[in-house]
Amino acid sequence: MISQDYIALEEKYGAHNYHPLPVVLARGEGVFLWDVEGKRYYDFLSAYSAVNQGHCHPKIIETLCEQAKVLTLTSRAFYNNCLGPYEKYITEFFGYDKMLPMNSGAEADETALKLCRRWAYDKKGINENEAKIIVCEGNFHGRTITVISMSTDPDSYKGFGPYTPGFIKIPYNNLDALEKALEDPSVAGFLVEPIQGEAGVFVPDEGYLSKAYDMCKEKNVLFIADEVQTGLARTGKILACEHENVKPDILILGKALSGGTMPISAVLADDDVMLVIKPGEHGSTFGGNPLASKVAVAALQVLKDENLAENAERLGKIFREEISKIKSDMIELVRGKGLLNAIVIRPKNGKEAWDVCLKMKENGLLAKPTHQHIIRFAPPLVITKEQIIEAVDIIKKSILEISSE
Ligand code: IF1
Repeated sequence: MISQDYIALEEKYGAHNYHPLPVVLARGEGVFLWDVEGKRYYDFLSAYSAVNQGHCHPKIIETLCEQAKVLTLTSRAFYNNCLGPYEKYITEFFGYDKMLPMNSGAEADETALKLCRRWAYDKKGINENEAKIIVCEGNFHGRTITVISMSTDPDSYKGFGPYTPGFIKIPYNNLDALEKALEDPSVAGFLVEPIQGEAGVFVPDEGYLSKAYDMCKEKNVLFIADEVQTGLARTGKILACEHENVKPDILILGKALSGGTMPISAVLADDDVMLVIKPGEHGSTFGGNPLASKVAVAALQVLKDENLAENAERLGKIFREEISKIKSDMIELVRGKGLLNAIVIRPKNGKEAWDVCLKMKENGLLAKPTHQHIIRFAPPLVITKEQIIEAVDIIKKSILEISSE
């Protein structure tokens, strides 16, 4: 079968809930992907930052294969010999008392919302069913009904009502709006992405996160950081909150926590928050399974052993510098932190971001637009300087070719 055959199968037998770039991938290794015809591409999406350690990282895959032969799933009805060691490792890694294991990022966000609401009633003394959580316009936290109830993007929420109440939406990167919202005594938490990935890699002003954190503490409101996409070395620190020395009250992780092998997410908090949920009040079939526990430890070890945060910091700067040198009126601006970057494309002669992505695919690099005019560039963090330079050359070649069509 050739690429078109695989595309036809998905068209006929699969739900049409995505519009993928027309490429059919068959193999991944490090920063590279190969399609069914054997053509090689630089991966500049990393499965939306779920493959920070590179495709099929040997240490992570070896751990996965070894544990898969021994014990994969017990459910939490019983203990197993992998979860406790994982919980100890990850809580010491990030400096929290406890971790609640889940699977998808959306589930982890939902878990954080439940912890926050329960804490509001049991610890802050807010009236039952009246807790409110502040969220930011332009947010992306997943696709469940409660999570899209927080969304301001019609593509995420339209036609899926009725929505979960209890959310106050304020502009991102706006401390005055946060201060005003915090005057409401029934506010229990502030859920924020340190950088808004889906919205187009919006990096807030220097000081936004630290001042927002301080304002929340003044009002006894939980600061909840969704680091599903920005965490795990992506932005040049192990957590994006570290750029401003902020330690969230609730930390949400996902995606690269598994090195891109399987859904693994986690919520971390100290006892005064985490212990408000009692036995039998929350969980999931696969949450904290032995296989995920072993894989997550290996995935975290790789981040540290290979200094991926430092690599992201150093190569992200080079990426933005080199992109800024490209002389093209199709490039409006480049922005980002570490190796989470985006180029805003100015349409020209009817060509826009999607056409640039198709041209880059032809030239051997895969990336995808977020919203109409923004292309996100997020390679695996194991990329080298030489590979960054080669990738920028492909981006430059593609934009200049599109510009002249
Ligand atoms: C899709 C977006 C990115 C996330 C943050 C929670 C989640 C995500 C900050 C939920 C997931 C994914 C979902 C995927 C595409 C991708 C995405 F375009 F949707 F918005 F990365 F920006 N918090 N993001 O980015 O995690 O439940 O997916 O494991 O739904 O198309 P999940």
